[in-house]
Amino acid sequence: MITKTLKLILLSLPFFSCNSATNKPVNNMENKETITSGTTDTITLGGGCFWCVEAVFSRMKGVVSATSGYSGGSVKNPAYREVCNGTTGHAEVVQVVYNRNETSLEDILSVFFVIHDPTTLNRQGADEGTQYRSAIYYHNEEQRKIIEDAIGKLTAEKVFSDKIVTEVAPIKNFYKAEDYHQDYYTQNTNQPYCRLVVKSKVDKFEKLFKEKMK
Ligand code: MHO
Repeated sequence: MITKTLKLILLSLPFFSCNSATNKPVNNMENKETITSGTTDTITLGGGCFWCVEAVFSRMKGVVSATSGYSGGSVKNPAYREVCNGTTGHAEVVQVVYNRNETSLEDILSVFFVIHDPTTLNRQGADEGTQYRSAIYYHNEEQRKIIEDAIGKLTAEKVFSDKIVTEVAPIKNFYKAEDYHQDYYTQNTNQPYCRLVVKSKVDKFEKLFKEKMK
């Protein structure tokens, strides 16, 4: 049985530090394109480590794809190593393509605001740095309104005791992360960070949003 204290100590350890990351070729595709067909739309979400956010949204009904990447900074074609040093201005994000006939941005946001903490500036749990900031990069004006309404409602209803600090901005870039970051949780379920951090978010999603699961 793992004790609470031991869990906290483990959580504070860098399981996958920048320096230990293998040096894979960087995907150099800049893709901020909104994938809109008649029924699909795209939203880009930063909620801390992208392994967590991707693991949740890839399991959500109506989500066509969830791609881990970097967004919101100024460095072109960043590598994970650079982003996790906090020097690129990018956040770890997940680009979510969704089918509007099967889900909605409102639904996606209701999950997003439960599986991460939007009140901790540049931090999610033990992960600290601007790359872990809470952020929503929208792809059209209609989305901006929906996001502002959702944040307004959470604030009015005092769902969080602290102020919501989520950055809300138009999408300016999206760089797909290295292949080994895609589908990371499913591929590495037994890795310590996955077992302790990612799993608890997936479990929370499964528990609270059963009807929204694929
Ligand atoms: N603290 C975690 C975060 C991983 S995530 C892809 C680690 O360093 O492994 O940022």
